[in-house]
Amino acid sequence: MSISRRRLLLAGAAGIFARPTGRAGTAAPKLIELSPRPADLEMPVEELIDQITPTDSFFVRCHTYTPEVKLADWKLTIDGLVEKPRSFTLADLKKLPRTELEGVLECAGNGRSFYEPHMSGAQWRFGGVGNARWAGVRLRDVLREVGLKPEATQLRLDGADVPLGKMPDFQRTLAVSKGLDADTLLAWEMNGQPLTPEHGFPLRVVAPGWAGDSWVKWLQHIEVIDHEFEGFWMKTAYRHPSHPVAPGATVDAKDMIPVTDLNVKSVIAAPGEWAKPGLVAVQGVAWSNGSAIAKVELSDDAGKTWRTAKLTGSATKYGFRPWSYGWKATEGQHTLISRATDAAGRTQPMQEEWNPSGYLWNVAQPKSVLISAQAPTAAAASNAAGVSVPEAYKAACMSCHDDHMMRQQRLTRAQWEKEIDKMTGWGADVKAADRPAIVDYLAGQFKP
Ligand SMILES: Nc1nc2c(c(=O)[nH]1)N[C@H]1C(S)=C(S)[C@@H](COP(=O)(O)O)O[C@H]1N2
Ligand SMILES: [Mo]
Repeated sequence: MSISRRRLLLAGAAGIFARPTGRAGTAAPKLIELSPRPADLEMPVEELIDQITPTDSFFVRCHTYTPEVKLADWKLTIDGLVEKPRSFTLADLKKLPRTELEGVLECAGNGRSFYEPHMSGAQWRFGGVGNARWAGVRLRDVLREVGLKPEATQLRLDGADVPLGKMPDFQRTLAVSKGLDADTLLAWEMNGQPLTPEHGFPLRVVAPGWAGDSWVKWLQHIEVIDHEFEGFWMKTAYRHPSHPVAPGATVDAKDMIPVTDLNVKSVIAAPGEWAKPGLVAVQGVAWSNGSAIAKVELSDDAGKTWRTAKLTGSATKYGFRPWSYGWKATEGQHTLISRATDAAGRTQPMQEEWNPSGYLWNVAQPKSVLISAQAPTAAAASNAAGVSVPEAYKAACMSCHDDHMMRQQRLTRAQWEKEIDKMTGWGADVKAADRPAIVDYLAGQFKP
């Protein structure tokens, strides 16, 4: 039994529903807490302006609690279909040639909150993405030390994090071809410093051009196998349709393929919702899947006409490309849209390509900006009437996580029923008698 499972049961038995204590203060003040624990922290959109994202502004995505790995106890074991299975300490890995690269790490779910119809999951807006300088060794140099057998096709990657309840362990497989790519790293450094606990200390996978789910943190075991891995995080999660589907459609499992490459994308970081008339710097960043950004265009008339923005910073294969445009802004409400194109000729779509889990959002997104000499007065904050929170809900749900995760959802009753089924499957203690009250509360408070 894992520690967190035991903690969970003890908490339940004792009737204590406070969150388990652990490493405090994981949230950097600048980040938006989608979920404090497990940590899902988003960078505010206005910070998507610099080429390199400072580590303390960098988004965090954890499926379970951040493990505290002690370097003295840690090693990376590689076994399975290899000639010489062995374990490496960090000092062993540091004897191999050091490699550095700049690369965008983006959660596959970044932008999920914009999809219509909505789906469950962390409701990322813009900031589930960052660009860092990563340093470590090439995964292929490490694999050369153990010698892959000819039948090897997949690398099963496992980190030191332990699942909550009966939730499946977060394990991913990477195709051997991606593992042997010269740009796939095992990194111990982020922006010139050792990895922080949240970002995977002491070692993580860097799979540039691919979505974050392949960038396994706290890496401690690689098993080399010869088949597609059956685990939940490969077979069910992180899959999207191989062809366009209608919004809201149910997609047959056989038509779902794993998420790999990122989409071409740009974001407007500045101005915010209001600016004074005159010359306004419209700024942001753009990125793609390993193809340099070729151009960023800007429209100030909701997409009727486009002007070319200036690419600033420096061109890299996998990093952010900052851009800016000097906009002569006149009084009124305007709709800005930025649209990036990469060197491979891919351009951001104007319409969403819906998929059931809400992955890889990259629509060229309208942003409404008020240009006026006076700042608008803040709209009165809308406050929900004081609905009391059922005790059964606190007991069943909040023994593992805060309710931030529920508060950000906008789901139908049927979708909430499915969420509760999933959670009880993962060990949440929802008593049959309590279930209606929990569903009523969720469906009443957090609806589309
Ligand atoms: N072991 C482990 N690795 C993991 C995760 C996790 O929960 N456990 N989350 C993944 C996901 S979904 C993303 S988007 C990235 C986020 O990396 P970051 O927290 O450093 O930004 O880590 C990936 N690696
Ligand atoms: Mo992710």
